[in-house]
Amino acid sequence: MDVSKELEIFEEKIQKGEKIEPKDWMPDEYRKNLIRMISQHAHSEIVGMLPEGNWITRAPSLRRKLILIAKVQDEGGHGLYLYNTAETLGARREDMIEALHTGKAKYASIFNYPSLTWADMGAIGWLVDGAAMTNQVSLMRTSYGPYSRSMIRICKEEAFHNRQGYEIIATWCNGTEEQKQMAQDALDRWWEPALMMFGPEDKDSTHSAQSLKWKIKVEGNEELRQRFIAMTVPQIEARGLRLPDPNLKYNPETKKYDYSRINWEEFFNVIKGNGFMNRERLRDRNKAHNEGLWVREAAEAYSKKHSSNNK
Ligand code: FAQ
Repeated sequence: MDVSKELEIFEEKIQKGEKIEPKDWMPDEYRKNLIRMISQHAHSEIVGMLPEGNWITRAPSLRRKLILIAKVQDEGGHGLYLYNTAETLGARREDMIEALHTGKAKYASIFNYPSLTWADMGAIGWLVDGAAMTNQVSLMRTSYGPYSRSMIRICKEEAFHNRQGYEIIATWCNGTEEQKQMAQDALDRWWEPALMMFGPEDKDSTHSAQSLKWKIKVEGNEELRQRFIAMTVPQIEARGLRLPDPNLKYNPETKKYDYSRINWEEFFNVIKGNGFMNRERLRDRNKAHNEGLWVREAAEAYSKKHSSNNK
């Protein structure tokens, strides 16, 4: 079959809302764009373990510690599903990991900000998982079958992460004046980076046009950012916290929230590798990877032995 016919069938399937599966014909650009996005997503989950992992030994109670360990472990699991998902498109795990470790690959900008206090554990669960979930619920409808299915389980776990974060903030808001202040400070520091998670404004989004056409993404960056704001503002108000942006206000005419211009210069600087924590994050990932070499070697030796015994 010639390529134009293949393309027609592929686009028709997408229009009908059918999923594209690994062995189906797909344009190279579709495959390339998906590998880029899914591998960045996988890296984000793995690097995202670091800001919270940093607080496991300092959790204020055994209950909080158990929850935090489970959450960080879930994020590692999400990274693994997503690397597997990218592998179904022909990407090699070693190449993806190498790209992360050498600083060639991107991962979510938010993980280049420091987690300074216990209230940040609340803000990360509430805002970072809340933003991630808003985006990923939408991605459950992506046209690529394995990615869409991996989002279903991931979103269930993100919902738990989101609630445990909100619970930490709610507890702090009902605590001492100092704790309430810490919750406010965490909200103020994480708000803008959380809005950046949805990506640049639509006019500056290099991939949106193609991704929306082929339903790799089903909604635009700004549309999802607005959904997250609309969901989160009432939660801020319910806790008696001050809005983190003096210009954040519902506009009945546009039926959207107005907000202060996001500092896009900072965003682009962070994704270029110049954020506050970029170097430390890559150093920690490389260290963990090198220290885990013996585990990978042992697992490989075991699987070789096992498969030769089965022959
Ligand atoms: N950070 O053309 P667009 C999580 C890059 S999971 C860094 O609009 P696109 C779990 C973008 O790659 C969070 N880079 O890009 C967790 C592109 O660069 P390139 C991660 C960003 O792909 C929670 C350039 O800017 N979620 O947090 C960011 O169409 C708590 C132009 O942008 C996902 O990855 C950013 N925020 O739309 C873990 C979801 N935004 O590749 C622990 C899947 C943009 O040309 C604790 N991804 N860039 O060099 C997506 O939905 C999309 O990739 C977007 C960006 C919406 C993020």
